[in-house]
Amino acid sequence: SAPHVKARRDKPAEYPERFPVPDHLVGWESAYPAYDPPYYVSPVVLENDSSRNPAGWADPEQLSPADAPQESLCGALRHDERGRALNSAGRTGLAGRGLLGKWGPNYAADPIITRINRRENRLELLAIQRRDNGQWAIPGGMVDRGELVTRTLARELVEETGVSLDMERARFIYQGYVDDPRNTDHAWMETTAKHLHLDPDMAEQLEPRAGSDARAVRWLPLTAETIASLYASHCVLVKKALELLCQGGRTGMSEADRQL
Ligand code: RP5
Ligand code: MG
Ligand code: MG
Repeated sequence: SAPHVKARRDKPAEYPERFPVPDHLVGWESAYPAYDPPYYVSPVVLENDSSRNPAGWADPEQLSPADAPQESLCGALRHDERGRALNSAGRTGLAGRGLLGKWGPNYAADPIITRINRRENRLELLAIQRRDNGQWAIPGGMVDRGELVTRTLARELVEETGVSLDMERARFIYQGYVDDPRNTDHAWMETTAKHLHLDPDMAEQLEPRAGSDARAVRWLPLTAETIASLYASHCVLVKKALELLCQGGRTGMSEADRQL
């Protein structure tokens, strides 16, 4: 499949149009002399420039090459002629940071929570509807400075869904690049995803309530269609979690759920 499709063909409304990047010119190693992406940094990011606003969550707009990240979860990074770290998945058609605060990798955590709904006899994902674009998603969020990822997983889960769970015992699913519509050549999302499959009776007791950047929360039935329409790379993350769940021979999954 084509490399980072959302980071090249999708974007938040406030971004300018992305410069076209055909599949064969995504990699930085492929010469693309005509490549001239527009530069964009959201006003929200500039307002949170930590060199001007002590409470700001964003890097300074002027970052010295000495402070540029050298590596990410994806390994060693390339840099452009101005010393800025380059997107580990390749060109996106947009320069600058867009809506992302950090130059280089922006770290997130994704808590994947599933259950079997016994009444409807189906597999469900605890999903939120994002305020920014209305898409259904895993209730993930950004890792705070100095925060442990297990803590981020539990914190974002409770902030966005009201559900409090011990994420220490969750199963590791994925760590690395995320194909997010906000990604640019100089700033992109990388995540750590972990999965908890809840006991049906325990899950029944929970009372999810939308908060923070969630407009709504629900137990989303997992079908080929709902999985494919999830935000960013969440489709890949959920599929990987279901694969491992199947392999583990966990009880309660119907034949249809195993086919997903
Ligand atoms: C996605 O953005 C990650 O997979 C994570 O779910 C999310 C984090 O960003 P916010 O929810 O904080 O906007 O790329
Ligand atoms: Mg959040
Ligand atoms: Mg979030």
